[in-house]
Amino acid sequence: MTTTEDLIAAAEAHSAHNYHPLPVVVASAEGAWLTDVEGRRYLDMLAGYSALNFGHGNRRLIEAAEKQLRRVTLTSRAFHHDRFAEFCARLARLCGKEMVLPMNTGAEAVETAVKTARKWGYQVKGVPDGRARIVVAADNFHGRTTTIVSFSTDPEARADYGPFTPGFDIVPYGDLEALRAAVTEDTVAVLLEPIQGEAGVLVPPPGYLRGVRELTRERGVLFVADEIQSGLGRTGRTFACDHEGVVPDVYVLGKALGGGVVPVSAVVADADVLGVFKPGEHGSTFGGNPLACAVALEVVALLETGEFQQRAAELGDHLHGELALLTESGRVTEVRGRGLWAGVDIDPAYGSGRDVSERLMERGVLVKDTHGATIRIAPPLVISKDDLDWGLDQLRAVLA
Ligand code: IF1
Repeated sequence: MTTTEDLIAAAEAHSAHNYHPLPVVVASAEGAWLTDVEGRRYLDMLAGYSALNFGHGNRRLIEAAEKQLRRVTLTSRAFHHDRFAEFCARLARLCGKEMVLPMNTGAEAVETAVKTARKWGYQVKGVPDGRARIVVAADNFHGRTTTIVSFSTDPEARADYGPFTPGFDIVPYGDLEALRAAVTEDTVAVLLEPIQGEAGVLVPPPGYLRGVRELTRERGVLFVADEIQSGLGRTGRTFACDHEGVVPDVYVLGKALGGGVVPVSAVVADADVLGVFKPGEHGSTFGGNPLACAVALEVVALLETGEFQQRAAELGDHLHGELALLTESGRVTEVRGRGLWAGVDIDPAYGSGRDVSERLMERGVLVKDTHGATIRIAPPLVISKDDLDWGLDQLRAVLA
């Protein structure tokens, strides 16, 4: 038995099988490259589902973490600490908003956004107590808590998890008329991914996000954008909403906000929304902790220059140009996405997404399949053009 096989067998013996990982055991990583326990190297084209936008072992993020590790890592929010105000102020400024409510995982931030919208609905909009409704899109992915899967349309995400949380209306993604029809006087928010990630990197029709913005403004409903995966440079702009010049009422952020070093998430909005919270009405042990703030502050500093957004835009154009040519091979039936983010549909006659992922792994490239026929490509934004081209060469070879 090789080390890899030993470690996989041990992991399977002692952990719940809620994932089906590729048979690779990572031991170290740097930039866009991973090294496994046997010294084999892989190009990371998944980047922790877009949590590693700035690459593995990003020097500035690691140094920010190392310095804070030696100062103070956790105080709880029972006291202030000296990284908190600057983190909140600079993240709010990056978003063009006034306030931040820091949490840890994406799902916690989505749950916080749901609670924010409901509380705002009762206290500001005047919806009768207990009647608040939130409109979401079919094929959404916003996390895995029982309330969040209550409004999922994915049977795998919901099976055997009932009873479910009420108060959510589901409309087809990209369909403005359906959305208009679903909004009632009890609707407090529309919650959407500006690009649907798990659904297969679905970019909405041009004008859709602007239409959502206009409709929500007109009907006095909060537009809540889940930019946990699409945000922070991934699509070639700071936020995916930026591509349509749309500013939501609420940004929900996570993943890359923690730089791939620590879990950091946040809800970002103006005071007329986040001002609804009073002390003791929401919180979390680790939300806004000093280590998280130190790393996330450095992430915000990296994004303030615009260089990562520019990089993702330029390399993304190249990526999509090359992927579009693959549809001529007949093995790829459709390519979707924006910036350094793509969903590639494989003709099932040729193989499943998992088959292609495994063949890519054998050639030293790691991607993730989703929903059977799609592979998702989302490398760290620091990937070099040469490495991106090498990764594309391996994809072409696997599909040849
Ligand atoms: C898994 C992918 C899934 C997200 C959006 C909130 C969350 C996520 C738009 C919750 C998390 C992760 C979760 C991970 C796989 C990955 C994922 F699309 F990114 F690939 F599942 F859809 N909003 N996405 O994408 O954030 O609580 O995980 O920090 O659960 O398998 P989290």
